[in-house]
Amino acid sequence: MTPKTARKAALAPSPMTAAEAVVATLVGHGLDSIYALPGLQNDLLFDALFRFADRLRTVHTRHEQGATYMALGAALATGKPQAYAVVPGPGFLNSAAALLTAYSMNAPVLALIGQIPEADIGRNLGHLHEIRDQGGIVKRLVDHAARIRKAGDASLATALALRAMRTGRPGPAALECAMEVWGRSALIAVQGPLPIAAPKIDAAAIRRAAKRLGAAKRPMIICGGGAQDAAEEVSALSAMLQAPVLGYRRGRGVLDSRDPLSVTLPLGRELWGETDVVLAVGTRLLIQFRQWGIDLDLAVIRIDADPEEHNRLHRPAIALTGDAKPILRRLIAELPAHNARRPPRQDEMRERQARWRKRLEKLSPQIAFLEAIRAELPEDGIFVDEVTQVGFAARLLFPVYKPRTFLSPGYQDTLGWGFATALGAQHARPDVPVVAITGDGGFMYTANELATAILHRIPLTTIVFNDGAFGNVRRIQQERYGNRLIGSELANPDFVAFAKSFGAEAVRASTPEELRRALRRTLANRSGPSVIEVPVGAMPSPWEFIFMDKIRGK
Ligand SMILES: Cc1ncc(C[n+]2csc(CCOP(=O)(O)OP(=O)(O)O)c2C)c(N)n1
Ligand SMILES: [Mg+2]
Repeated sequence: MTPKTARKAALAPSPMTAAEAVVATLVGHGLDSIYALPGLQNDLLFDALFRFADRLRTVHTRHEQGATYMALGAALATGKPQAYAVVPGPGFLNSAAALLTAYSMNAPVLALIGQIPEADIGRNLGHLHEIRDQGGIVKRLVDHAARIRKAGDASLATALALRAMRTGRPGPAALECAMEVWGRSALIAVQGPLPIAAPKIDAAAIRRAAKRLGAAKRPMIICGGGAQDAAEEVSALSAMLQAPVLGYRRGRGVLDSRDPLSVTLPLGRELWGETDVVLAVGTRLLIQFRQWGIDLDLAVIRIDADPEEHNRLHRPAIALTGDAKPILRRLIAELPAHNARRPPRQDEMRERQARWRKRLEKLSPQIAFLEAIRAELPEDGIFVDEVTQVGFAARLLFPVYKPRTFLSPGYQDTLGWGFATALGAQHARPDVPVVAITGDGGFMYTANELATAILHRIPLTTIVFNDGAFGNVRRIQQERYGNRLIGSELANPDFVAFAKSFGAEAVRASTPEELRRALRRTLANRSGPSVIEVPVGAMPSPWEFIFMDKIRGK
């Protein structure tokens, strides 16, 4: 079946294979790429991908974790569903840490996972890539999993998975398909996007929330990843309430860092200690409830797509279920009738931010490197964070100007996610530069995907901060375990020679000034990947600014 006939098939059923139906359904839902690694069980799927090559680009990687992180990065950078395909057993397990990360980040990533012959699933016969109860393992990693059993079900199953990925709390979904079922044919009408039922907004709860916020003395807004698509609304509400907005990791960039009311963790904690009403938008509030504490003087109003989230740790004063954007719009419409007259808090916030900034100065050289990056990365350029010293500092103080431009791995803090995730972000957003930072430890998890970046001409810039160690672990061993160093020292390649050997542009930069100059050059190179190695020593600990004591409650 050609892509043209696929378009027709959306109107009238036509004969096609299960694999063609799945691919046509992806195309019909607006996907333009699939990240994949082939193998026997998926040969028929790849043959369908070949036929759709002009409408769906197949980006193959060197390891399944690379394909999955790329799909994740593309999903985070665009906010749109993305897909990856892997063989069963080892292929699927190789993708699992990235799939887990996608689940933790509520990222809409569809896993297409091969299977052994249908009749033998569950029989433990020793087929190539057979794994006991693959379906059961998959089911525990995602909220929506299914197996395609018949060609006639393939398109609807795909559309249902894609709908589940955007319904309620977004997140990944998975479809398995036995190797021969991919090739079965039927008369199929390609299923377009299914309507998504949005939860009804509770008008009475909106009114109560508006009254509560309107009467609040020192309201505060806390944003998580669920607020990324509601930046305008958060900004408007913050202005109406003169409420500081805390974003950390996944909530950064919702309110522009240049707004004096935009704050990060340490000042956010101080404000948590003073506030009487908190509006929490798409965030778990784990740090707040577990580290900073809670008491009866604080009313929490929650907006969350997942109704289960509201009461997990603490019963909120008001719970609003649904997407942040429409709920915030209703709140904004309701608030003026109840809002107190509010003196501006900009000057106060500027002053308090400056005080914290002074204390954060001890995070040197992290700050100077981040300043070099910010100076060269355009406003809408995307920064991809890692579990590394400069990353921990970035979460606290890297200025972020727009939503979806600060990609940080959320609560999993999966070491090694960054480089391949950034490749996916850059592949999906060729219109803006993407910069990945990583430690030498994290980079080597997926550095093999430099080959993917070369082959697919992905112009990502990666900065490798090389301290010859799992530096974070080493510092903890030095400080808390009497300098008994174990498993934290690293032998590294010459990263510049290594990257060059793939055909990437590569340079070494030893100072922030050199990094800035190098970035100017690599960001201008849009033909392929670049690596900048920055040799560094041990860096001061950021943890006193991240794991902070209780400030409320007993
Ligand atoms: C998948 C995974 N494994 C292990 C860890 C634990 N861990 C956190 S930081 C770190 C070391 C990071 O080393 P590197 O990337 O070189 O960054 P550095 O701290 O040296 O800047 C490790 C092993 C983790 N977060 N994730
Ligand atoms: Mg290191």
